[in-house]
Amino acid sequence: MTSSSPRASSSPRAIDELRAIDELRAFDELWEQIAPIGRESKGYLRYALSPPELALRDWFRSQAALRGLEVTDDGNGNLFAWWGPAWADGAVLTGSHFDSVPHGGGYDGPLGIVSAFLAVDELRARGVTPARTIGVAAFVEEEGGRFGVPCLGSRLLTGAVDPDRAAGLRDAGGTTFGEALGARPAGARLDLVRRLSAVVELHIEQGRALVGMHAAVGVASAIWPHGRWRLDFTGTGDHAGTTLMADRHDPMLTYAYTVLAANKEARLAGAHATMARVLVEPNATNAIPALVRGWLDARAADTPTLDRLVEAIMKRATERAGRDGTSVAVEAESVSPEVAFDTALASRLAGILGGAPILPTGAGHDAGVLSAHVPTAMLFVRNPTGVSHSPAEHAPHEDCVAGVTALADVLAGL
Ligand code: HGY
Ligand code: MN
Ligand code: MN
Repeated sequence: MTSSSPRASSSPRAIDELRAIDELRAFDELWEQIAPIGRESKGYLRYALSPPELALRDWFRSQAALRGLEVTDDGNGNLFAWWGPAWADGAVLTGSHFDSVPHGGGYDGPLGIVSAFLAVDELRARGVTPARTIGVAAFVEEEGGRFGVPCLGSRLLTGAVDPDRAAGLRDAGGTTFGEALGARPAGARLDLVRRLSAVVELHIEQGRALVGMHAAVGVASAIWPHGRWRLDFTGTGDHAGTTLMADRHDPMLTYAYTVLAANKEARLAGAHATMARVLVEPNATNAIPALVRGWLDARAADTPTLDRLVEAIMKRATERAGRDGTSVAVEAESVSPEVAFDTALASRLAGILGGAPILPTGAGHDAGVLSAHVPTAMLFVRNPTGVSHSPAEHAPHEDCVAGVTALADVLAGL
């Protein structure tokens, strides 16, 4: 092709189309580097600090190095890549998490990190030299899928979880977080967090409101208060074949009743309750259980509704235990208060994005933890099915590119 031959056409529309193709190619290329990591026959298995997540951390370091970004670690398992001096006064932090729920989707978390690196590239392509340091975070154990406490990294960084409690948390195999981390967590560094001028986490939408709003990107207004409670149902272990039905104290019965009661109470309260995880001892086909351990995930639009919901479920469980001759004990493993994101920041970002919709979410995020200390916002990328925490989780890459552009616009604006 001679050098003088014009491109197909130099009309602004053609140039925009070419740019869109380039951006899509850049996204797909980066996405394909991490997509295979931790992918199983059913979804992703990216437990915090497990081999796949450690591989993603190495990828994070190599992407940072490629861009000349300094990488720091806060001693709690959280990684940060800095464009500008680390933790500089007024820095803006973006990013998200790598870890997934067991057999979850590939976008929840990693999309925010991939988009952050691409937003840095986009700003550089635009010739932007930020007045403030921009940081890209990879927070550890956001899902709580391995050690049981969600947002463990951001909670350690902000002092919301005690480092000794965190160090002692055990995974299903008995490994503690401290052992996996290779050190006692450093704990709170609010001196660093308070230097931040803003936090913006981009995340795949976990719901399908944006579909109905015909918007590829939305801005978060709030996170519902939510939590996870462990219910221990204790009964009398016995022989399945020889114990008369009238003589049984079977905790599985009390547990099963509680699952149904939780569902009913949530519907009545217009809230959400899920009992999706259970451990049975001895978990033998022919032995009435001695113990059934079940977890309740409950969420509601406001705290009084959530409190009433959990109370109602516990009341029903305790009453049923009385009838079954079993007992039930509850422990709150993690409770996240309602998050109302900074309204000025949310409307400012929606303005920068040309009037993007502002909407709440029922999903917890590290941004929710940081919002107690720094003006914080979230960007949601449209999820056509709304499905998340499942292998079916997916966002069209055209919308993901819209998310990158939105994040770049927002970072430039900040
Ligand atoms: O469970 C949640 O709300 C979040 O996805 N970790
Ligand atoms: Mn999640
Ligand atoms: Mn997430």
